[in-house]
Amino acid sequence: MARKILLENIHIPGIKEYEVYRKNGGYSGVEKALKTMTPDQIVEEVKTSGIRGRGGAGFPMGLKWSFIDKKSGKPRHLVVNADESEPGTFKDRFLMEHIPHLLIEGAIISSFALEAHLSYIYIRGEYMWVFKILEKAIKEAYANGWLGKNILGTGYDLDLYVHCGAGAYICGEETALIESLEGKRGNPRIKPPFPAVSGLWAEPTVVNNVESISAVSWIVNNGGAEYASIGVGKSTGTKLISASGHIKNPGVYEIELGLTVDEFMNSDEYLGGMIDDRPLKAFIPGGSSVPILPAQYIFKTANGEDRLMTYESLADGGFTTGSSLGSGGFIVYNDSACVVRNTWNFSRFYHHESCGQCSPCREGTGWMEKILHRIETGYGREEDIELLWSIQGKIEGNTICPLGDAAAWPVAAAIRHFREEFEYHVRFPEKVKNIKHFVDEP
Ligand code: L3W
Ligand code: SF4
Repeated sequence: MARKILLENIHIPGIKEYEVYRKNGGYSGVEKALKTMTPDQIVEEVKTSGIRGRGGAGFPMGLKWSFIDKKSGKPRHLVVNADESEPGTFKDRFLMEHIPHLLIEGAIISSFALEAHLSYIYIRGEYMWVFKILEKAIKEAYANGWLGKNILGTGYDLDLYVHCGAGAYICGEETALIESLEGKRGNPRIKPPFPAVSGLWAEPTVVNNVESISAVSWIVNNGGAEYASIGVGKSTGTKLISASGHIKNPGVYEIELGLTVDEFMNSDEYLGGMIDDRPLKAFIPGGSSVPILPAQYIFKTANGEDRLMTYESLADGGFTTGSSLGSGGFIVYNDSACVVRNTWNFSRFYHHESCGQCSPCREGTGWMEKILHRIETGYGREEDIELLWSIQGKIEGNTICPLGDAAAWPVAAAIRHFREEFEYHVRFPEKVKNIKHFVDEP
């Protein structure tokens, strides 16, 4: 049976409530951390755990924490990124909705480790009901002495606020999030400087994803080495996967990193195989921003080894035969799915969400959406496929933040692996024109 770290207690009735959470060992991590450990010891444990940021980039969390300059005399901050907006990703919402105190406990320990006294949870605007759950849980944490002045009599003070965004995907990018938290329009900043050096109000700031912070109390209670004993190589611990698409059992799963994709997709413990047993056509393992892979590359790597649910194995083969674990947004397609339509849908999203600061992203996402729209609706031209290829190539690597790449990669992968579908749309326009598109013709 796979080990659970984040969802271990999720089935306990009432675990969302403070009393039940506490009765089941909740906040013991705060007690251990504040009473028996120094901030630097906690940073070391997190480093030892090998945990990598669970928002999408997979940057080593302990290393990020160690970039915080504690000697500058400037106030430091933890900002929890709860702006979960990546299409196909809904695991942070699940955690916050069902076990909110796990995040708050992790945020207290992490703030203590960073020697921060003012921290924030930034949540996306569309999660208003979750915002209210967090507000209530924070109130309970204050009422029970886990937040505020002189926590547990240790002399450590911490204020934690939950701040609601206004529904912009780009505010999940850490520097846009910081701008928004400062009350400005959420435009990404040029990095460096990274937030660890100059973040919220130009002060050292760690921005970590909800899932990453929620693992911290377990790491403190059980030790970084124990966490690192789960997983494979540099992919340690467990990972939440949001599974959707043409599978029998969609939902949020906690897996041990290193599980084979085959077992995850086909065993009854997880996704249970394809719905109606139709053939598997493609999958996206890490949310809409990462490359789509056709069926032949899903279960085996370029070397013919089993494809594993790890950062390394899912990326094996680079852009040709690999993808990325990303945020763990696992989307599965059967043979009824139209790759052109899916790619157009993603392009529409990125065009809408581009902040517009850089020309390649602002203009390029619009061009890609427009071209994909006409191909999808039967008005495409033969040269459109090369034009699309050329536009995505000019966006990639030429923008301030990763949204540009995230818009380009799905288009590149779709053309790379499913070019014949694009050609079919262009060559047989009458066939695709008959499909109900629910949008205006171009
Ligand atoms: C100090 C250095 N800090 C890197 C820090 C940096 C950040 C983290 C990762 O994009 C990806 C994106 C989406 N000194 C540092 C340093 N850092 N070098 O490490 O940084 P980076 O630049 O690798 O990535 P990022 O800008 O955080 C995130 C992909 O994730 N993604 C997005 C998912 C979106 C969600 C959501 O909706 N919440 O999860 C999915 O794949 O495309 O590539 O903290 O400061 N030298
Ligand atoms: Fe804005 Fe796009 Fe540039 Fe990111 S890449 S800063 S979203 S215009």
